Amino acid sequence: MSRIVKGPLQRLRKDIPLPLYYQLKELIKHQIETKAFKPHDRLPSEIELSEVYGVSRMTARRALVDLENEGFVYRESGRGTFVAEPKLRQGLRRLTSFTEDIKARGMVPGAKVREVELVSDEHVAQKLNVDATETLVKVQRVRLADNLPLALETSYLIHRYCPEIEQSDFTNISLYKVLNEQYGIYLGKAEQYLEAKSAGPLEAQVLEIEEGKSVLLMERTTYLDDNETPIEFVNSVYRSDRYRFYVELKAG
Ligand code: 16G
Repeated sequence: MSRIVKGPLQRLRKDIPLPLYYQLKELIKHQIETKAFKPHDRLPSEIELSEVYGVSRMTARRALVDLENEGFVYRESGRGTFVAEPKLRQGLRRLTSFTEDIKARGMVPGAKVREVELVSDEHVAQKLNVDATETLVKVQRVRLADNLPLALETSYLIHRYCPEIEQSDFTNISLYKVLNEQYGIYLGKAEQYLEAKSAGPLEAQVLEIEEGKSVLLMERTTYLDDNETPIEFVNSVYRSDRYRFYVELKAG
């Protein structure tokens, strides 16, 4: 039983609007993906889960049923719920954070935080499919690769999913890691646009380039792993002389 309390999100959070069955499901999924539970291990029963996490049996049952529907576990009547053999879940284009992206290119990621504040913004709210008055957390960082400025990144998150995230210091920690480890948020997909534009005064200043020079603009909307609920909208302006966008495509 002790194994189920290890992992990034150690407890269920009642102060965020993610349903408890969903949080419990994600927590168990993480244990399976990190091999804390191995294929064919028996998972705790509904009763055990409800006691350990202080949730109703209905909630525990819903988490197990969803895990079964997603192919992570299988049930044997009278014996319990067991971890299924892993499926190949290799995505075509992986949804990565800046930190992962830069590390994968053999460089050291970093950030200079310019702004972290609570705002409301009609245009962004529309992209996130929430009311114009919804509180958003704006995190603006100059992203560094090997200590050189690479991008000006402005992220907006829906605050009620990650209350108090504005207190994190994003100089050295990954935003996606905080979402995952502190709020149990797992991302499912992102939609991203990439276009060319010329650097405005702020971009030129922080990226240390001439105003008017061409840069790459990326706009991303990121969704929870229900693939329906937007959680983040990001506007990133990359130096085009230091960054090449890479996509791997597969036939069929
Ligand atoms: C990437 C993402 C951005 C995300 C950030 C998190 C694009 C265009 N943007 O830069 O959406 O907020 O990673 O990075 O790819 P972090 O986890 O390293 O803070």
